[in-house]
Amino acid sequence: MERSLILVKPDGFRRGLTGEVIRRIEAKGYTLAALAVVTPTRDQLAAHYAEHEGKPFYEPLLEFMSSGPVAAVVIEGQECIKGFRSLAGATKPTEAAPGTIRGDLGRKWAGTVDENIVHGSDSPESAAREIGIWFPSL
Ligand code: RTP
Ligand code: MG
Repeated sequence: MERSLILVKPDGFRRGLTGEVIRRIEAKGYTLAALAVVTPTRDQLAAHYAEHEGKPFYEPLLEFMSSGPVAAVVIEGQECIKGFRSLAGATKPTEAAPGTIRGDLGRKWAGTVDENIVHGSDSPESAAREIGIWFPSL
């Protein structure tokens, strides 16, 4: 069964939206395989966002992601990688469609990096790599 690594980012966690994100995941029919509250280390974030190293938003992204605890969730279900990205909506909250997590709950904020509430793996390879970063024992 396919798995995906979801993060409720510091903005979502701080605003008490973890339950709302999990509600939408469960309502869609996906199963929770692991769940943890984690204060990310710089090393974890550098590994997680290795593909973005050197981009202009890389440092602000790591700073934003270091700003508080996140909820890390492994979900399971048929095509849940693509399915969760549909639930999440477009990367920029102001472009995400209503009905999506980012469209309903995300917002443009003062910093370089949008507060877009969630991360979801973008391929089976990314999912396997990211699950190893956040849940080394899985
Ligand atoms: P994610 O990885 O968080 O699920 O989001 P994504 O696939 O939709 O977006 P990605 O391109 O992987 O970018 C990762 C995160 O970096 C921030 N970002 N800011 N200012 C910008 O142009 C910019 N581009 C990306 C966002 O927080 C995005 O979720
Ligand atoms: Mg991404």
